[in-house]
Amino acid sequence: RQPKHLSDYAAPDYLIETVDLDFHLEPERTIVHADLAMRPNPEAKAARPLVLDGEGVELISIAVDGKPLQPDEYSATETGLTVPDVPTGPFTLSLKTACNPEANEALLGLYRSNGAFCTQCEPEGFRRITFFLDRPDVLATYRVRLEADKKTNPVLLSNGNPVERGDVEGTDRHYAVWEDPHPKPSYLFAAVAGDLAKISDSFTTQSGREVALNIYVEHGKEDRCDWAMESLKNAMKWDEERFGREYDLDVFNIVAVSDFNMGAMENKGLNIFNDKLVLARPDTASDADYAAIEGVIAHEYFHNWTGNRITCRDWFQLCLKEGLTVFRDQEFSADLRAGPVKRILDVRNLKSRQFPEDSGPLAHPVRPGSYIEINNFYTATVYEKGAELCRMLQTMLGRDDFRKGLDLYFERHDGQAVTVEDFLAALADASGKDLSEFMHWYNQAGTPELACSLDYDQQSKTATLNVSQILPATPGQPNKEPMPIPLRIGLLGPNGDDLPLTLEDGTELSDGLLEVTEREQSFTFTGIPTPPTPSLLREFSAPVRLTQTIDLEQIEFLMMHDSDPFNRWQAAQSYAAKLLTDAARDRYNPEPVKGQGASRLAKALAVTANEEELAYAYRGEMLKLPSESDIARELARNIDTDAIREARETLRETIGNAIHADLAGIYEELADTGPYSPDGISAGKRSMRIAALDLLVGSGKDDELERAAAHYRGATNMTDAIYSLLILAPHDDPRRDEAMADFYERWKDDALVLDKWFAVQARSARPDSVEIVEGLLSHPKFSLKNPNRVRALIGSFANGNPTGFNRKDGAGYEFLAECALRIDKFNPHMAARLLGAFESWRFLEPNREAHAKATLEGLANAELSTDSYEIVSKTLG
Ligand code: HT7
Ligand code: ZN
Repeated sequence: RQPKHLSDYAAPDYLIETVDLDFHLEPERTIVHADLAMRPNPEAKAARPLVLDGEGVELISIAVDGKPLQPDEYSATETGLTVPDVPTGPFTLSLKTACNPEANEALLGLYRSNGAFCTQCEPEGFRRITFFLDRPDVLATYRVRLEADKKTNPVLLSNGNPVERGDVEGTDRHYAVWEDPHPKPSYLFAAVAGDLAKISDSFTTQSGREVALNIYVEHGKEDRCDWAMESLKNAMKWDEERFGREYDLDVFNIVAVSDFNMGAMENKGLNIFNDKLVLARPDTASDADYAAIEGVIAHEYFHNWTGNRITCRDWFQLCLKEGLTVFRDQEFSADLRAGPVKRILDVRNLKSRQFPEDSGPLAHPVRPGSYIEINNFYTATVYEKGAELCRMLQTMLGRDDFRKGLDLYFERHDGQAVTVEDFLAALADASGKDLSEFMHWYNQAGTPELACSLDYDQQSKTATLNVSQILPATPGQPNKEPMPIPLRIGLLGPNGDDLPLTLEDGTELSDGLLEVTEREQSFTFTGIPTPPTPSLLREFSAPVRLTQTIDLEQIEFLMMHDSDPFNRWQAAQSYAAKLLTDAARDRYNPEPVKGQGASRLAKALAVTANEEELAYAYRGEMLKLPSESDIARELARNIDTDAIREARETLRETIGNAIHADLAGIYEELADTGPYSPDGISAGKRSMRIAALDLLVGSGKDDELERAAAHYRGATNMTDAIYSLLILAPHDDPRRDEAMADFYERWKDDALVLDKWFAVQARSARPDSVEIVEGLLSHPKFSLKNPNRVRALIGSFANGNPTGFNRKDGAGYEFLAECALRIDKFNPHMAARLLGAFESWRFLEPNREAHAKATLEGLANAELSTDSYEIVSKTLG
């Protein structure tokens, strides 16, 4: 349980040049022969014993250069293999080992999912397959032979290109050989064997290389792969056009499995996916599912260059591949769909997941300086904030120089394992911009506060923007250095138009981009005829918390006129958030969410919703109120989740009544969305219509609940079905029960859709939701062993039901702790992720805070895995 430190990095003592693996696949005892061509690393200091990583691997035999070693010449333990005396030049280490895939419930290494063999090696799973230098800076080429029973495993896949296959004479077995010419670290190794259906297509790269594309899924699911395949081809084309990156093997295989700890894995040439992120048919997947599939298929594909061809030197550099690849997938989706809406969704995601992490006990830099268990660092900070850092770099360098910088990065480091410093050096060298201060963004945790005020001087006709950056203390980092912050702004004149921005020194800011570099800084704009309305942090140009002296009237003005679509949406959110926090602070006070301000908000929303030149999806986003978690975040302390819900429900009611006719009009007008298509316009119409329905039902009129029930009954696609079910779910009404029962009957044998049924109930805010969720643990269709089902029920409850999880009597906390303890025994990675839901416990009102603390202390006294120990101990602080 000792932390590892970035500052302790040392190059490996040995290198592995080629890896020859031979798998004899059997569910309960798989034998692996590994021939590793090794040599001492010239960069390492003195000759040292050879120490290989291993976890739960049984060593059967070991030889060096073909000569078997005697038991006193090595030592093999649960955690590794040491050979004190190896040749001083190149040598071949031959290992014969065994593992038990069937018993592997941690889902790391070689395991079984639905009768198939599959692997998950990132970050440290390869050591569960054989002894190895299981670290990302050891790059080797692989040749893999898989041999298995032919009838139950007709499909045999590994990385790279297929080179040979055949039957094993005199047996029921067959084999396949795969070669991957690209050197890779062990975490990118993958193997799959099983009885799977195949959907094929092809792609011709810009240089004319023909690539075979295959998606492997469970039999019977072939009709749910079209969208994933289309997304893959779009991603391949986009990466060529936008970043000049071309695919580099003859085949690209995707395998969908139903037991997977995360979303997907970018293994070279053989991506393995959680089937949730592959399978989609209009009646089984919602628009959000379609968008997620498009994004994750692209993400894993984009890793081929950002992650695979150039990888991380060590796991502290995880953001190097994840932040950059998230940025790339965000840009891809924004290019394919309505860009501003994608930005809104990404920022909402960042604020709801990363901001709480960055302000709580688990706060860590985008590039952490230490960790106990690397599995715990696949976080919103590394991924989403990491992507924001790449976005800021693109903003500050400009698209062209950013592209040049990336080209240089690919050229310089292809085939290497590198660091964040290498990445920034390439961008700096290509653009000529000094990025040394930018490194603070990677090394300093916490969300900076950008406090802004605007002074207008009537006499000189100047407006001065005063900015200070406040860098909050985070665990282990009490003091911080100021950081370069790209701040995109606009100043609106009295008619809502953007005023030209001229700085005192005469510089014209055509793009409104300022760069804040000091703790305190002022920017004076000249030629401003009347006091302007500031629109700050346009496009959310930096991951900061903006605070400013601005009144509700100015926010309303921005809501009606801001030319920046992001800030226009942000203004609507800020307006609603102000009313909601005023209502929920200290003790619930209904006035702000019932009075004058609420009516003005409602009218402004109606105006925007009726603006036909705006995209449907955008208008839909405008109609969505801040979530209960958004309000909690705004309140920052003394959080009472019941007061928050009451405030939000009241505002929903006020708006639902105030603009009832507009909402009903929108709902009716968008009734015919035609045959289902996941494209932006069709999905936007559905989203806007459902947002209107939500407010209509919120009005409290009885016939509106009937409207939701009818919406469910008339649904011809999963989007309409699931969102109407979500709207009905908290209501004590027979129509809710009927819809819930209908959904179950229809989908009880379809695992992915049934997950939605569990999730809707878990998210539904009801006084008895803890008991409902507890009861569902014993449902015959529930299993703690399947991560998707666990996330659907327990994860949705802990992260998507603030009133249920934070129930006053602490029952929600106890429930989560009990579940996590049970899961921790076999899947520590999963358990630790669930425990992340406690991250904001210190901001709760005292009674809830005390319950959460008691639960965490109980957990700390239990027997925990290293993963859960790290989360619990750091959360308690
Ligand atoms: N790079 C992948 C990470 C991942 C993972 C990590 C820990 C345990 C299981 C895992 N499965 C996939 C996912 C990605 O970001 O692309
Ligand atoms: Zn990734």
